[in-house]
Amino acid sequence: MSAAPFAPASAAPTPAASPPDYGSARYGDAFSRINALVIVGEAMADRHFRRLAALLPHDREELRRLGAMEGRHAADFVGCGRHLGVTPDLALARRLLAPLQQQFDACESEGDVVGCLTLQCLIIECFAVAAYRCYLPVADPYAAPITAAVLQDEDEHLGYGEQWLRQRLEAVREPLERCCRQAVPAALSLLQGLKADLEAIAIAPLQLIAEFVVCFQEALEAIGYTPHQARVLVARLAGAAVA
Ligand code: PL3
Ligand code: FE2
Ligand code: FE2
Repeated sequence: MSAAPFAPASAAPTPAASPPDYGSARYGDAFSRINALVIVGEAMADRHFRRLAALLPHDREELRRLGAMEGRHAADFVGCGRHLGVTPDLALARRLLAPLQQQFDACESEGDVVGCLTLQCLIIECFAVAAYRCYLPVADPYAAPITAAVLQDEDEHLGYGEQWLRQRLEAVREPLERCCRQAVPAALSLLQGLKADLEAIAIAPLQLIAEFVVCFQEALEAIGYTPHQARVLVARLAGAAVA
């Protein structure tokens, strides 16, 4: 046999050796859509935490504080787009995020607090953590420290949800998994149309999905799923989304 089995896969993605050209038209065009998604996603998270504050009066002050952090994230990412001279495509981002927002609203109107919490604090926060982890090493020098600070905040948001759900594990399993079956494929399919834009800003779409899977599995384990249960659930959800 030849040495083929030991040869590296021909098109294996390697981390960007040199940073992307932040001033290029291609970068700016892609960033106008990615930046908008992040701005609208952060504003949506702000709104969700304020709704959660109304649903959970015991934690009202804490949830309002988390919502205010999201408002600041949105403003900070507006600054990142402005710094590059990019106009975010907010209309597109609102369209792309509408399914997640509608699902939150439906849970809220049905009094499904577990669904609201799972959607915002588990799924959307894991999605944010995965996205910012991938973006951080390839961000421009203005956006990098902002992204690093936001990432720490998102960990706190995820932690709030994990703790709330862990304290009620047996009661939340069913509504949590029902919420995930709808929201995880919706979140991942959002990336489908953005593959070329992610690549243009030096993020590998598959790496982003892999980060999400790792983050989500860890979150499930943090709320009391066994590693096996977490793996099975995530494989089913992510498998359905990428198939
Ligand atoms: C929760 O605090 C905020 C939720 C924001 C969701 C953003 C999802 C963005 C997905 C694709 C963007 C990857 C690159 C990030 C660049 C800043
Ligand atoms: Fe945020
Ligand atoms: Fe957050």
